[in-house]
Amino acid sequence: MTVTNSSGSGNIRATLKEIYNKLKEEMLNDPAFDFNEYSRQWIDRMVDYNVLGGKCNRVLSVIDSYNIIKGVDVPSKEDMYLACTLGWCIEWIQAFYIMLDDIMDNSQTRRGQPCWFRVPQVGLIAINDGILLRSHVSRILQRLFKGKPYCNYLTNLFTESECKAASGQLLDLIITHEGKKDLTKYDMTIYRRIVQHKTAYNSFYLPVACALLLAGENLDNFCKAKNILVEMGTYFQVQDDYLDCFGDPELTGKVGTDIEEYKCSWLVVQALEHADENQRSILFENYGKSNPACVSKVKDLYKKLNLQNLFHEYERESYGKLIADIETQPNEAIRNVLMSFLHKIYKRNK
Ligand code: DMA
Ligand code: MG
Ligand code: MG
Ligand code: MG
Repeated sequence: MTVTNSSGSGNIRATLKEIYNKLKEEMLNDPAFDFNEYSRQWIDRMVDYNVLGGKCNRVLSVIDSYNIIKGVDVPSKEDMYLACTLGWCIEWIQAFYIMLDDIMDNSQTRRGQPCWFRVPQVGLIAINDGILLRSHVSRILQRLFKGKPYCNYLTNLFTESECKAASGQLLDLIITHEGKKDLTKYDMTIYRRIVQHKTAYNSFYLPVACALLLAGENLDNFCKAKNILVEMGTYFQVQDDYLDCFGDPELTGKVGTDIEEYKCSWLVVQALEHADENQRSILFENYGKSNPACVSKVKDLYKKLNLQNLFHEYERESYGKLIADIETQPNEAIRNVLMSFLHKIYKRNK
């Protein structure tokens, strides 16, 4: 197994694919699932369709973070295998969240192809597929990390971020009931709570925390870094909300549904803060409707309110604040991990 530590290099991609194939094979042949010929064929296709095809940022982040924290250019084969596997666990879990999120958000496309539940003959079988993906992660953690000194911390970490993500998704979904009664219930306080829970812990804190545990560190010593990662995750979700409306689906791989689905998105919260009475009534009348004419009116209003500029300002400001926070971190390796994370997402368009 040849490995270098630069994300995206040919070698690392090949290693990742190799380990991915191994993890999938283990799932297909795991006696706990006891798949037969039909279900094995289904799982093979389902896992490829849903786990692959993304940016692989989470798995690459675990590896990069681990190498930086350990301070080595070429980690041992065993360490590299564990870091890659943990990274894949996060990708598997992400595939599970996304699969269910697309059903709940009534989405059409993901990663440049139809959402899994939209594929003929899949439909709500996708719910069970999500559960299967999640179950495999528990099996991997059990098999590979049982007996390691950090095993309990690792399983607690996954459980904790799963609780956070599910409670964030719950709030994301039920807050629309309040919004439908009175759109002005959407504000920055509730918005921040939703996104910290549904996105930040899982996509930002989890990969770094995995790397820290693997490197033998105690997570209690990294509370400040955790807060910075949660802030970065919040910024990441604001970008996601912005791209939902103003992004290029060719690049993001998904067509936005936030306006149609009445989402408490960063854009609608900003629109409410900046609109005059007349503009507010346009928003009240047209937000949350699937009629394309209504969606266009909302988008036109966003443009009139200059939300694109406001977003770019927010982006610059967040970047500045995050850099300043990162610089206060006493540990150089952690500073480097956080910087590397930030530079992966700053001004992203996909
Ligand atoms: C969802 O936020 C977050 C999770 C946990 C998948 P979202 O619905 O805005 O995400 P997306 O735009 O990718 O559907
Ligand atoms: Mg969604
Ligand atoms: Mg969602
Ligand atoms: Mg989104």
